[in-house]
Amino acid sequence: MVHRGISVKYTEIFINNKFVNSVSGKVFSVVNPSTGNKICDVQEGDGHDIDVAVKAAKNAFKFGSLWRTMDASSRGKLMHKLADLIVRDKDYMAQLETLNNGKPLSDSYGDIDASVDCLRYYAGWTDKIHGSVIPIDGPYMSMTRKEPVGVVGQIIPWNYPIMMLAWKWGPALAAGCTIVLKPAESTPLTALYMAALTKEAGFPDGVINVVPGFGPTAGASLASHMDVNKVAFTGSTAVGKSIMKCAAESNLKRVSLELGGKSPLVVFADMDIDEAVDITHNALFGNMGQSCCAGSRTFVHEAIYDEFVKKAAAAAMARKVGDPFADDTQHGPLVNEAQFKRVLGYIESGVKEGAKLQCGGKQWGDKGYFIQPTVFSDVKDDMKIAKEEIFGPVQQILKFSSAEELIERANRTNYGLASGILTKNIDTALMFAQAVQAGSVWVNCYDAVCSQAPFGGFKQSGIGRDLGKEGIENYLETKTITIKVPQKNS
Ligand code: TXE
Repeated sequence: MVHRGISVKYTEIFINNKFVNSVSGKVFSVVNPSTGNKICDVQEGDGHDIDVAVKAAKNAFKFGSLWRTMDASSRGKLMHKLADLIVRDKDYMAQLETLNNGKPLSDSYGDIDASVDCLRYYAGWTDKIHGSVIPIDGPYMSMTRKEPVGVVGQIIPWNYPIMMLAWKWGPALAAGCTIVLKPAESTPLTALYMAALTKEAGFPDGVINVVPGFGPTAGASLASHMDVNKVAFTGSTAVGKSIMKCAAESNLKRVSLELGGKSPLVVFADMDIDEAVDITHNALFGNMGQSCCAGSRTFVHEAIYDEFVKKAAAAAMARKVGDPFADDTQHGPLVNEAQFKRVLGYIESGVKEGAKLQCGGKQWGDKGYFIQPTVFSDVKDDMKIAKEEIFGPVQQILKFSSAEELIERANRTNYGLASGILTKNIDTALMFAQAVQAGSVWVNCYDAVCSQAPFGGFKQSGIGRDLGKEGIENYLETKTITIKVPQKNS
């Protein structure tokens, strides 16, 4: 299949290092969001295919398997090999990602670079995961061993298809787990290509399995499966809750969740206004606003509010919208029709509730799922657009007058993923950094996400952390082994 000159090589389910058709024989369409046209059909996995994949992953994890008897450092080498193959095929993968997701090509390249970094970072961890020896009471030597949790189910979203996969595979492989991944139904193509690369890299059969399919069928089966020891999910808070329920009602599998956000990014009057406009603009409009940590509540001090709003609208209007394959495009389509409609619905509600539409607000062009970069001013805390995750190119600018008031308002949300503060006053910055209820606080910057530092949410933005050393903890069990010794010796 060739679409826009890009051939789609893999459209089947990947189990046990083989591409196979779905048990049901069903397929589903994958659509190019820039045009709304079908790219190809992909095999549709459901509970039956999840069963087969979990069996393969369980087999790959069993005592004495190739994977379990492999040196930890060799796991690291395999992960480096996978990273090398991604680098080799980066041009193709970036195009495939842009075709399927709609993000500008330069963004796809950025995501791939970050994914390679992530896999290499975790490759370095493989032989550095260890327990300790503990001086317990009595004639014993007691030690802890960090063991892989086992078969893990991973369910990822469509906003960063390759990068979310790398965030999940990196720590799971470093820990020594085996994987069944379900990519989002809108964006399965690069995950299937990655699956092929894992085979080429030399991962043993069944260590990595990829089952494309829908949430309520394939996804829910994975979350409910009795032989899955842990489920990791990135997506909406509503689905995160259903996954936790599935885990609780099945086998109490371990759960880590990275969910939505409504992150406050606050601008104090002492900040250079152009720099602040630039940071807040990118914090919201990056990836067309489809980012869990988007700075989606822009709080601006009253002293600079009017000027800031004018400049923010000008920046949004200057954003280059268009064909994501064009060199100068900064802003492509949203990922699918459902998101397109949902975001337009939020814009409508903003207007209805009395926020001032400064620019944008409509579809861009006449095909595909493009929405104009949109800015609302005069946004009040209780408006729907200030409370709910929009996940689109819609900036909400709110006014504040004092730091005390700001903290209370910034925290008045069920979410707690990210936050940011722009100020030259270190006391104000530190006060905010300590008081804000969020997993990440960026001071005089935003979105500085890197493999080495943990990322995740307070409150209903999630459980557990991705990235960093903390990311591996999600995939480990601690075993205590205690041995009787003939005589104690301190
Ligand atoms: O997400 P879903 P949707 C938020 C964002 C967006 C909204 C809806 O606000 O507007 O969610 O997007 C799988 N059991 N985020 O509907 O449904 C699904 O197949 C198991 C924030 O696309 O959460 C996909 O693989 N799995 C976010 C994944 O969940 C299920 C990223 C995410 O889809 C399932 C995406 C079920 N019952 C959306 N139902 C972030 N935190 O970055 C769906 N899925």
